[in-house]
Amino acid sequence: MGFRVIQGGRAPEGPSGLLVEGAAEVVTMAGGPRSGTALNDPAAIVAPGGEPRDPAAPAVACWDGRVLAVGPRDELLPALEGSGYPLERFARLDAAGGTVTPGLVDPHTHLLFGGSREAELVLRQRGAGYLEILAAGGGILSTVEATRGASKEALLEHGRRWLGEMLSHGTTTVEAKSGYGLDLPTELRLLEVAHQLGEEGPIDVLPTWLGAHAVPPEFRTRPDGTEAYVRYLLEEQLPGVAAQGRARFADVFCEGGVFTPDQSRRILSEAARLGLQPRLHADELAPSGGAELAVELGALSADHLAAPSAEGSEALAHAASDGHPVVAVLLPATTWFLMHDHYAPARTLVDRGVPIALATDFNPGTSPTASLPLVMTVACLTLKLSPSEALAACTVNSAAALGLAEEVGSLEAGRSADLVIWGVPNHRQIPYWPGAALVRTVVKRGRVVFERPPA
Ligand code: IZC
Ligand code: ZN
Repeated sequence: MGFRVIQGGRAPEGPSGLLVEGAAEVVTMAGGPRSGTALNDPAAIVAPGGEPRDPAAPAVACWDGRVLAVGPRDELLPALEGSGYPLERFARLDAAGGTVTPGLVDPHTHLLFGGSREAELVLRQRGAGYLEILAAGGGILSTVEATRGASKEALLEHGRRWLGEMLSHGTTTVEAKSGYGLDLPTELRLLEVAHQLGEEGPIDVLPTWLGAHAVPPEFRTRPDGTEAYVRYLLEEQLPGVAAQGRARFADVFCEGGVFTPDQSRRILSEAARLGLQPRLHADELAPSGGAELAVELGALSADHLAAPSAEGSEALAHAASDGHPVVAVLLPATTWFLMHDHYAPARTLVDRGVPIALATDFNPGTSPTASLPLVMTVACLTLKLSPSEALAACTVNSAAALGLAEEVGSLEAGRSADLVIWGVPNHRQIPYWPGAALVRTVVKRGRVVFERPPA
């Protein structure tokens, strides 16, 4: 492997500082989650004449794992000194003419699973549909079988490998769903492993319970299989998950042929009562009432939305204008990898004031990519987002989709000092070079946690 992951990422002993200097551009994303025309404003500070050695080139000062200030270097240093910060305790990090952005936030992943599903790619090329493969016992169900057979150690190993991959593409915070166990012991194992990986660091991992991802084989043979499984989720699995205390969110795959809006409502309402915040797989393949339900429940996010109904888009727009926005988490790499030609109506959602975010949807069936920069490229090409919009959707807005906009996703005083140094002179080049290894350095909570050695 051509890179080195530096373990840890927790605050060092005693307060110390970090000064990132020598950037051609610092993208702050200051000012909170964005919608409408504001989505296109990255709140960037650019070096005069594009010259990173200019005294007024932007710098980022961090102290004790938090961002202190961002601004022209010749103003920042005297201000720090004037406020009593000991400049000699600031480690210097040279951005070498690159671009600094907030660490990326991936708000929708199926991080943990056993096995792989490369055979489905060929089946889909030959015309098989996603739900058809699932109904035949493949798809999610083949991953469930492999995951039930995977030990905790094997899942930890798998998680470390793919979190390392995410880190190397600039991700510093990630949501991780269960949903490949569908029985209580395996769901608890997945949530425990997600929690433990977050404790290990350096990436923060937020576990989501997705017991309602599919109906498992042991319930499928029953005439009332889906309903029996929903009752089992409500009476046994969810109480067990709540008692374990690892899951922060609850999610349901609300889609025709999977779980109905009514079943999704019952599961997510009960989850919310037990302290798990709702989010939803909504309208991925066909309009299924998912967006409407996400608004009704006050979910943090409605995810996918490749095929929302007119009423669903309307409901999201109303929620946003009423000041109770549900973040639309769009997953264009999934649509692309499924070879579908119907993408989420991103431009309409943006025009109607709905805050949008992007995520990888990392999973073995429909989106086996851990790279948010690649997702940004796909979003620019297929959703017609501008590069600035795509970056806002992977930082400040994806933080909002996890309820973390006050903590991560922007470089503002008080936020966690999570940042990426990219080997390009402006942020518009991040989606412009698909597949290139652009991340040079990643900082989490003020510490360097990833460095790519010079080629
Ligand atoms: O394993 O197929 N859509 N869940 C809902 C997925 C895709 C992941 C999978
Ligand atoms: Zn998903």
